[in-house]
Amino acid sequence: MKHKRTDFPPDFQFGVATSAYQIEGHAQGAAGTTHWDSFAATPGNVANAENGDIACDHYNRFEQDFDLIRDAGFDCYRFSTSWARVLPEGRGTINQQGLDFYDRLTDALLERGIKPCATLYHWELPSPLADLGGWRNRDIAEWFADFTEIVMGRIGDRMFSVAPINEPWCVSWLSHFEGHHAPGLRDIRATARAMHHVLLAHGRAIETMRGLGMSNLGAVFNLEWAEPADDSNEARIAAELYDGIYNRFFLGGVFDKSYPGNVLDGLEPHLPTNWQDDFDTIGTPVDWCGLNYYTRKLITRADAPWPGLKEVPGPLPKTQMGWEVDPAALSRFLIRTARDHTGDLPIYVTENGMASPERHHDTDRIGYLDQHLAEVRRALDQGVPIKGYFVWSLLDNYEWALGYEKRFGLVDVDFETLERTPKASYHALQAALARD
Ligand code: IFM
Repeated sequence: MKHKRTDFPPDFQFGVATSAYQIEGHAQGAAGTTHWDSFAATPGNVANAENGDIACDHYNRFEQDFDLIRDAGFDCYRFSTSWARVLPEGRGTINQQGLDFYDRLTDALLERGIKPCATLYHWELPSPLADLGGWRNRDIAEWFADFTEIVMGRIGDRMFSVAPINEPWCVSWLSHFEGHHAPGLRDIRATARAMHHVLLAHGRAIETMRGLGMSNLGAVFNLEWAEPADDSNEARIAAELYDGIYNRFFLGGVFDKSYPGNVLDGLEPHLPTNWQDDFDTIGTPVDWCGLNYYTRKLITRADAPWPGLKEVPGPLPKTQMGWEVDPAALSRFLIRTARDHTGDLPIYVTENGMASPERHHDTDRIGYLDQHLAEVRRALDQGVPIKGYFVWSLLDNYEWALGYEKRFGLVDVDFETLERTPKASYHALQAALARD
């Protein structure tokens, strides 16, 4: 790699990220069923009808996986806790095995000198809560606060950082408007409520953790740069609306206690009554902002009901996901987020990486990471207070509706034998992160 640890400030944190359902093996350890299990069991939703029952079997192999993290020289590990593993019914009786697992996992990280960075929710909602309306039900904010108290009451004393919810856009819009993720809805009213409740739940979790005396609490957003597909006014307006829905709605709620006007034009009639009254909870102060960045989209107007948007294929090189590689948009986002929303608050790139079919000599991934680190460096040079960068992901894993084919790992996983083999990108990062 061109970049090295020494190209960044001495306190800059390098990390690697995963999530529970994508690696643990959800069928093990008496976890409850989730809306992902039933979504995946429904024909047509997931490539090859694959699910997270075994995934990478991280549940049994986490010590081996943490040796890989330590040996690569990462400072931090960003993982998530599975709600249904800890509370199989979503509420009520605790599965002690589940809580013990996250306790052992935390200590195993600390023993190796790796900082634990937790996300409380990364998409596997317990089925009994989905039955009650899931993210459409306002009560989810309290259910989530209770789950937060239980998990962080046990491991919160040893976390380096915690964020309540990974990628609120995916939890709400992708899952309730586009139907691509569980619960697979395509309904604007469900979407508006999920978008608001996911932020309310975020705020209640932050309040709960403050009550436990915790610090270094943040919020993690997935951002996608929206570029007008052509020079027309209608493409410009369309791109602004895409940006509003995808990026500014969630950043605006948490950091500005407001939602963008162009998004309210379509969603306001469907938001819950007195939604404005929730902004003090939604906007309860956090200590850092996490940005997950992968790609951009070319956007124009579609002849369709609100929001009336469509994506146009772009000319840039693409990853195995079909996503255009646009590193420059990362520095634009970092600069814009600090300027418009977060000011002096620390920013972390909490996910960045690419899927590649190349299982061993993944030089494409090395190039991708290098190009994006150059943009982090560029934003640092412009004064953006970026404090760390996390690669997605440690292992090839369950890429949700796309199953196991799309490989994001620095470490190859053979899904027949579950054998792990570090790829060229793992070794490149290991050399880049070495301390003299
Ligand atoms: O695999 C996902 C992850 O769960 C959330 N962020 C994006 C990744 C790649 O699609």
